[in-house]
Amino acid sequence: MRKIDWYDEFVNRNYRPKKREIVALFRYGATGISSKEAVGRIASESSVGTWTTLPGMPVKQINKLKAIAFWYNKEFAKIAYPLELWERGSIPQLMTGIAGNIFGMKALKNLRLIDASLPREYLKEFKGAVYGKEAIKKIFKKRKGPITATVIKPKLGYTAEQHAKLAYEIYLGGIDCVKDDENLTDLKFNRFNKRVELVAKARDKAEKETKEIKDAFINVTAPNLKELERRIRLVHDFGFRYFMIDVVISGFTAVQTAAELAKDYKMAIHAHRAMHAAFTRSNKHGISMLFLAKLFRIIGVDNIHIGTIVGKMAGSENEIIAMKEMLLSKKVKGIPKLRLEQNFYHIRPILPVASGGLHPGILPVLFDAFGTTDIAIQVGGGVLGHPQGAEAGAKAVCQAIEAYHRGIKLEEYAKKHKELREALEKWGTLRPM
Ligand code: CAP
Ligand code: MG
Repeated sequence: MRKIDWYDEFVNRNYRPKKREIVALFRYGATGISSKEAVGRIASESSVGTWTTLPGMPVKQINKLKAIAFWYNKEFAKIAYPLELWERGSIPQLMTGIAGNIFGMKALKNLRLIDASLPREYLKEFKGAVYGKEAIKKIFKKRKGPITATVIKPKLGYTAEQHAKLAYEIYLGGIDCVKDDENLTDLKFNRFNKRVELVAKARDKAEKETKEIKDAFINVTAPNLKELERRIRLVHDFGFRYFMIDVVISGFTAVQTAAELAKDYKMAIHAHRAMHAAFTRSNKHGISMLFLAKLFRIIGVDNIHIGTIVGKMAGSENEIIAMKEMLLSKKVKGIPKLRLEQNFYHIRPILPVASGGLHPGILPVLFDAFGTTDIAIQVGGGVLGHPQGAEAGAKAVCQAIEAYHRGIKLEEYAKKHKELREALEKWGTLRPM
């Protein structure tokens, strides 16, 4: 019978990837076809192949660009990709290959891109973050973390004036940064320009009174790149050192554009990851948050949300810890089925952000898992929901951090710190779902 397809030409268990190749780790499921055919299809469709043989093809020339599945079992596969397949400096184009059509192949029941190790030659086109984890020292002049942030809650609804007034109270309570929520951009009741101007005034006033450095994660997520650039420039012109962008919603092209601008303006990027769970949550299909976080580190964000283990958002403990370690390290070892070895060379370590359902009562268990030095925490409802209001809520978070740093139990510390006591009376050690 005439050979119709050539998937088996993309499989070679004896192949050893070259140092300068990209290696991707996939988890897959297939029924009715062999593992060899399944991994051959993945390698083919994510590099140069298609469903049928192509008689007119210049074989030697194309063979140089074939991806090769060189290791696999019935559930996991490693595929090596020649560097020539990839446009230098373009994450969008990388993802069209290793995270494109292959997710939709009928022959596969499920497919998950777990990680990809990127060689030095590929990484050299990326500059990484302006500050990364050094922001703790270089922006906030703090010897060690955590950087504290509070997102104004409810998510939407306040006018720019009310937003800025709450920002001022939160700053006075000792929090380093106020944060826009992921869906607060430029709305009729809270105009972007007005919010930037008024939060800058609140920041300046609070800095004068507290003698502390204050900043904000103002959300520059925009409908187009021109407006994105205008918003970043405005945040810069009002003296902020950070801006925030919804990185998954905005997409790789927008985040690479924002990263270029951050370099020009010497600014730090706070990466919110809203929408990631649409495809990171399943451990059988989609893309791991670990690999997404690696990509955004390489592109150049300074902080990125990775989950809390203890809070309201889903996320497996071992993946969150593996992600935190990857973000903070110059080089990481592989962890079977979870993470590939990666040397980041010149790409700075960046700050993991723990956020989502946090309040003073569960900060100690968070810090036990994350440590407090190289981390940013975001506490929204856990500040604005304090019985005595925003400033008291901010104080309660700061008191919980002080207690942890001094090795004192919260209940003990709360005896002499009423804001913490009131937070514990309301929430105790509740772990919000
Ligand atoms: C947290 C938050 C953040 C989540 C995002 C929210 O508010 O502002 O967007 O942390 O999830 O809208 O839920 P709370 P993740 O502090 O009031 O929970 O950090 O997992 O990306
Ligand atoms: Mg939010």
